[in-house]
Amino acid sequence: SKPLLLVLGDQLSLSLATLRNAPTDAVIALCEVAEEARYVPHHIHKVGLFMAAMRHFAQALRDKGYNVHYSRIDDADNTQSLITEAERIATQYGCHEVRVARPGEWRLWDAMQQRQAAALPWKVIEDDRFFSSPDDFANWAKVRKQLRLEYFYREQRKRTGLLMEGDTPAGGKWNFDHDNREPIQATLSFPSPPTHRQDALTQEALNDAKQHFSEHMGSLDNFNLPVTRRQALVDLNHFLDHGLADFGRYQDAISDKEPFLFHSRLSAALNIGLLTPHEVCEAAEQRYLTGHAPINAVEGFIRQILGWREYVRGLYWTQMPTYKRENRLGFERELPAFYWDGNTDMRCLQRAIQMTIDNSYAHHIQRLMVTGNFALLCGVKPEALCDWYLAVYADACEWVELPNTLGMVLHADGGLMGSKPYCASGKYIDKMSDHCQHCRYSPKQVTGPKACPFNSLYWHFLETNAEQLNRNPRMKLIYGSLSRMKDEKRDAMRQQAEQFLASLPTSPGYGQTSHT
Ligand code: FAD
Ligand code: DLZ
Ligand code: SF4
Repeated sequence: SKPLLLVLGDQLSLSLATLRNAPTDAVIALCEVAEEARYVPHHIHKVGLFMAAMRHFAQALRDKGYNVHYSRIDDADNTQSLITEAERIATQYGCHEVRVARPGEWRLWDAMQQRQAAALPWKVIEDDRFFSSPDDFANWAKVRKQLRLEYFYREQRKRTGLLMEGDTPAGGKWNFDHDNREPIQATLSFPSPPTHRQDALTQEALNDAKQHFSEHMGSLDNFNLPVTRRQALVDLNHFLDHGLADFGRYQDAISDKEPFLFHSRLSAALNIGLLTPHEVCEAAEQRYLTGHAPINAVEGFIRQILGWREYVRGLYWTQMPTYKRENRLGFERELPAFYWDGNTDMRCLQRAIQMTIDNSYAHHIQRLMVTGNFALLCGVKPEALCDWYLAVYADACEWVELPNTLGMVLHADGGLMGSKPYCASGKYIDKMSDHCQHCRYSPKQVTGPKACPFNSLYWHFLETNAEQLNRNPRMKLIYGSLSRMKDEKRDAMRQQAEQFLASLPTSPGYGQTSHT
């Protein structure tokens, strides 16, 4: 029978399982729908990225001779929801089933499963653009008490042969993380990202995004995301030539001025399918083999993609839907309002949020140790924080965003993702960045009007979550310090933190900042 092959916005790969051996009479559908742009208020760069990249991909498919139906956001008959739109198009073309690769979110996967036996049945096939499938992960996880990244990653290295010399890891070690903790020096300069030209198709897509979603975060004036495979390859090669060799050393650094440092900026292109993780990892490995980049850089980079990226995806698909409801530390606070506009006098947060508004991007340490750490210390409820991360980053798809936010940042999954929470005081931020010298607070003070709020919040967090955390062997040392602290000091810190929390303006819901 004649199928409708639905290609979702993050499935823009010619190698997609849905497109392999497509019957000659198949109709391929791509649908721009308001529901997907609004269910969280995605950053305007992200909406523009999906619209421009989907339109370019449809064009590439047509050039290859495929029969493509493209629903534009302002088509009069657009139903503005993925499921109904696919079914409408299928009926219009006389298709007898809808075929789609596993979507990037459980919400859509569930809706599709429920239509398996409908008059117009949906068939969901595996998305094999990854090194491992959810089944592979489930098989690995089945025989383990703890699901640690490091062991999953070693299996992935062995399975793929990436950075392997026979049975042993290249360079003699699996992991070179201890070489990767240098803060940046003032004299260092960073590669500037290539600027992508905007052709007529891109401009039109960005204009449509602006017209329909202008109330969303950000401005399209500085949009510079890759929207075609060719542009994504330019970014990849630029990173290999100018970023990779220093990627390792400065992987954990934060700069007050520079948003990208030596990071690859490849996540959005990878996640929507313009690049494959295989080609990216193989190209990085090649730079090691030819002596152009050191092992600590290449191993560190490959671990992020072959390890973390696959690990969080496995976790997501094996733990959903219960994962999303987890809140083991019992957090109830709404998101602070300044997450939407950067209006705070805490310099590190102001910079991380402003860079997010400017570029729909922040690097990992900003997400984890600045905006993430602050939300953890304040006890922001998982739902509110997850919606924010899903909305503001161009690379955010729920399968990767959720474990990172709910698990790694908020420790809301009881420690599935991380053996301890990544909580830290102002001292850590001061060590890894140059923010504090520009801040009205001092990272050295814990109480008083100039004290960095991270400091009292840190102790307050430990105190209020002691029941859940003080038996954790990796937290023993720090709980030891807390218990040795004089009562007066503890009282003063608690009071400082409570006053700060009471004065924190919270956001009533997404997009509704305190100023609008
Ligand atoms: P690089 O530092 O150059 O890393 C290379 C690649 O490794 C990335 O492109 C990405 O594909 C992969 N990677 C690195 N870290 C991770 C990780 N922890 N999990 C999965 N993949 C990783 N990444 C997303 O792609 N989408 C998200 O929605 C997302 N949400 C996050 C939310 C929080 C709270 C945190 C702490 C991290 C999140 N990350 C997410 C992971 C990481 O921060 C981004 O992948 C990275 O910052 C993207 O920038 P880059 O391409 O320059 O990465
Ligand atoms: C994020 C997003 C946006 C903004 N727009 C669309 C869209 O118009 N059409 C579409 O198919 N997907 C879009 N997406 C991505 C979806 O929200 C969702 O994450 C993926 O389709 C899941 O595979
Ligand atoms: Fe951030 Fe505290 Fe440093 Fe200010 S003093 S930049 S709030 S860590």
